[in-house]
Amino acid sequence: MSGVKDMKLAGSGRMKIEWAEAHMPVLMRIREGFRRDKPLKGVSVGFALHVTKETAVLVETLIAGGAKVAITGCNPLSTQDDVAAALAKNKVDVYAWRGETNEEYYENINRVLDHKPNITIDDGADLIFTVHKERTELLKDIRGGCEETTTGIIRLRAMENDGALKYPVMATNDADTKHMFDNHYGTGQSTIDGILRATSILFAGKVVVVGGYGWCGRGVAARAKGMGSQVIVTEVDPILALRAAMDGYMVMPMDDAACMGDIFITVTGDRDIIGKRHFEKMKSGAVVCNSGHFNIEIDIPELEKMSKGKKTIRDNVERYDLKDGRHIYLLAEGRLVNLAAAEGHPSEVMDMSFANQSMACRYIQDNDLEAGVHMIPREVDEMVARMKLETMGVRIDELTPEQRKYLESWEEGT
Ligand code: NRN
Repeated sequence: MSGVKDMKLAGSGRMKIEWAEAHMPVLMRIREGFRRDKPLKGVSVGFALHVTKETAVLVETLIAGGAKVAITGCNPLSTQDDVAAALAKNKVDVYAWRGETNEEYYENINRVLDHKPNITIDDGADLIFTVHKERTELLKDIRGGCEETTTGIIRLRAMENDGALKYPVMATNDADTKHMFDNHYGTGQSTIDGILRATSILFAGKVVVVGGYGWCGRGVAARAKGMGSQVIVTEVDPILALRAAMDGYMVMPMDDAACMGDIFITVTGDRDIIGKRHFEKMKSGAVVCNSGHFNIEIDIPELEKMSKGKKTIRDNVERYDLKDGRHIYLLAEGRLVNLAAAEGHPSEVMDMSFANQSMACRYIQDNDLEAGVHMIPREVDEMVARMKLETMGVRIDELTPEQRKYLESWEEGT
């Protein structure tokens, strides 16, 4: 028995899923192979991923491969209710709705686990973490897991280092055809998309402060620059900061950027990037949002304490009225704005991310892996890239035998 907001939304959700299918040619080709080979026959897969139109294409690809799927979201605000209804109508066990309380969120994680998954697919590691913390009786049935995002990989590597990780997990995020594209081009575009859908403000001429210059931050900075903003980057990593400076951005501590920014975007994966002393310096009317996985990057309790009140003035826009008369706009309750206020990354990049996810599930089925974090095999990464190039009509050169020999030799010098 699924738990979704409104089954009447299924028709609209199905149209969104079909739109995503039309823009995910690599995954749809993998789906043909899965339908033929049934590599996941009889396998129970438990998902905690953002329930979006693209995730639905992944779900229905694994089902074509013979899997039985139960799914919940990985953020209380990112579920697309019409997509959830469409999946439920297609006999998927769905436990997700936009606006879940934290309690409902973890109840839904456990409802997925009640299906006794053999493979877990996470975005942020809440599902696998719950198995290890509260549902250890399920470990005997779990063959492996997959992790979609940087934040989840960090958590899993920490678990592995502590010897706490009890089953093999594929680091899908670390595949080149995932993070070099999804994290960079996907987060870049979808973050701007989320801010525009929430506020429809002009970027050109504004000062945009981007906290974090990893794969995601680089994409966000580039897209904000493309919109005509003056971009300031803040970082703690001297090498990434150097790269931002040489990419032409102003680089400075958040303490200095706080009084300059019109729009603030945190995308670091760490906590407390924007806090009290920054709010104290901000212009009245500054827009603050987060595109990192968890909503800990902006110190919202501190903002609450500094305010005499707050008011939702647009969908996903809360105006905080500060005691000193200024006001600050917070988007999507500080949760990842690209999925909470828009539809997440475009289908074309999720095509590659989820091609990796589906191949990772097949790899788990075909290999007896040790407990720990495992990389996506290079040949899978390159296969995804070649398939994507083909769908884009792009042809590339091939190494001649002499070139390959040269690259593998050391004898030849000047
Ligand atoms: N449209 C989407 N569907 C989407 N956009 C971004 N993500 C999505 N998942 C499903 C995830 C990316 O892969 C959010 C994760 O944090 C990131 O790794």
